[in-house]
Amino acid sequence: MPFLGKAERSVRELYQDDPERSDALVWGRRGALQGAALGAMGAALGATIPFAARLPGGLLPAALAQPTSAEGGPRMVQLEGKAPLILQGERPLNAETPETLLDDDVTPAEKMFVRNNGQVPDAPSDPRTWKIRIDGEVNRPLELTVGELEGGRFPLVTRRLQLECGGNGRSFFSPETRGNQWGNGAVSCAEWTGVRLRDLLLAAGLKESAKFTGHYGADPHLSGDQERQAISRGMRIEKAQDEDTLVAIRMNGQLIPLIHGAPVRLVTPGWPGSLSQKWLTRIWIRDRPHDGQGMGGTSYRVPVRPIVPGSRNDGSEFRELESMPVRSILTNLSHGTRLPVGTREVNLRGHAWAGDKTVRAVHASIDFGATWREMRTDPPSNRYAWQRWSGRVDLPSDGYFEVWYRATDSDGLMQPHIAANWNPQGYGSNAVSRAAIMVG
Ligand SMILES: Nc1nc2c(c(=O)[nH]1)N[C@H]1C(S)=C(S)[C@@H](COP(=O)(O)O)O[C@H]1N2
Ligand SMILES: [Mo]
Repeated sequence: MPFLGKAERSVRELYQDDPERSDALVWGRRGALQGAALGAMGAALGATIPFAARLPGGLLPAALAQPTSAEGGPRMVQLEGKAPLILQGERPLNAETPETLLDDDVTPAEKMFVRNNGQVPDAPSDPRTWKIRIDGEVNRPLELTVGELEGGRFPLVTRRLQLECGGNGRSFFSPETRGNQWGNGAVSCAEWTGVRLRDLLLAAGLKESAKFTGHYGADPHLSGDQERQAISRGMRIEKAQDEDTLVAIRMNGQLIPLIHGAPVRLVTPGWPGSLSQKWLTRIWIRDRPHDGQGMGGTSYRVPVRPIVPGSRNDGSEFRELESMPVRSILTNLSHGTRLPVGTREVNLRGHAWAGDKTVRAVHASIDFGATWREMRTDPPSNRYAWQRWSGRVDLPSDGYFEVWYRATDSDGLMQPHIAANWNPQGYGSNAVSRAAIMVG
């Protein structure tokens, strides 16, 4: 049962309308939670805040700062063959998976987020005759049908691969950035079957000059203009030669659903999802970085030296977003959950991943980050699969708590407390997540 009501909403509205004044009201001039304000906030939340003394100065409790789905937060959408997803936009069609639906080790089709830049093409009448082409800086341009891809000339491999939108977590940037306001749910880890792109590149014979790829799909541009691509991105040839970069023809043992790129798509795990071209028709091997739709400027690029949040920038000094940053999700407990009076321990469970790297540890805190408990983190079932984490936290009393969860990657990099390295299109936001819970 959700615990947020009218009183909290008014605090939130106040905060949104006039953050400075409400900060002064709630926090006092020194940014510390004042005695009376603490009481008022406790009353607004309908509970005491046992760890109030550990709440960092200036931080608004998550129950007030982040809407929960139960109280008119995100709009949901029911797409054919899908679980209820969070609607991000209708044209193009974009939908996010609620974090608690991402509990499966292998994400089923109905729980996969949907990200389109253009229109969804019509279903192919005969998928087996669909052709892909590999050309450009190769010795023997290749044209292959889906039937030929299945035919045994190239080994078929099956892998669990995380596919995450480059803008996942964008909604946590402040000030707000352009694009779908994803929470943590623009990610999936399905089981993909296909041929290795590297095997196709070997068959085509890369020339010395082959340095980059450019990808094309069959989805029409939103405008309907046939000359324009909905999206056409590309990457360094090294990633194309990675043994886990697949030209996939099956997902979770079935034909790929239309909305996820039937009959054939690229899966480029650990890098921005936009490199996993759906409805694949062509891979152009190039001697220079690709210049298609979604390349250059501030598209899928992040600052090398931090820029002023909210400032304008042409991105000419940015770098490509390649390996995605470390992130964790909590899948068995949603933000805004009420637990029975007297609950003194809570089991937690979720997944974590870190682009090309692995996750070394996941920690959870219930006292606003003052103390952390290490959770158990399982190894990935194969390279590029997300990792299961699980554990327990103990609660000292009834009241308002926040579960903070944070992963650390194999190089020791942790999720930052606040979304870092702000950029105009909002890539790479992987701040520590907070789920408010109320006991009693
Ligand atoms: N042809 C084509 N491929 C595409 C896209 C698209 O709009 N058109 N969107 C990309 C983006 S931005 C992401 S995050 C993933 C999303 O994959 P999904 O919709 O299967 O979850 O597909 C990528 N491949
Ligand atoms: Mo994306």
